[in-house]
Amino acid sequence: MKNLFKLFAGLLIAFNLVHADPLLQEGSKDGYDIKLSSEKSLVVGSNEIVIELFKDEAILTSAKVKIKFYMPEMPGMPYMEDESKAKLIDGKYKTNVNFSMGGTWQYQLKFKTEDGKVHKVRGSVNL
Ligand SMILES: [Cu+2]
Repeated sequence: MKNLFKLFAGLLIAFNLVHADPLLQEGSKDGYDIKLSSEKSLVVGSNEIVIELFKDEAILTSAKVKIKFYMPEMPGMPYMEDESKAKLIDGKYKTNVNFSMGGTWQYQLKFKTEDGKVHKVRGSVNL
């Protein structure tokens, strides 16, 4: 019975890992709406992150977008970061992010609009 329980618990954990939801976060800053998403669930290794910007419900494609993911220093582990510039593809800003380990990663999204202003949004993701 004990072994059966262990097997069941193991299956539950495996199920959660395989079926973790893709990224989807929405917010707004300085009058812009921001959507951060991924088609697949986030994994250790390479991930495509999609950033969409909107102004008054219209899609915004004239900005320059950068995103930095980082994990603070922890005992036995140095500070880690991955920073990239997103490319505009079909109205969406896309970038590949490499997560070197699981856990919580903080991010700082920066987008520069045509008026020269830089807007910053912070958040975090889990994997
Ligand atoms: Cu870490």
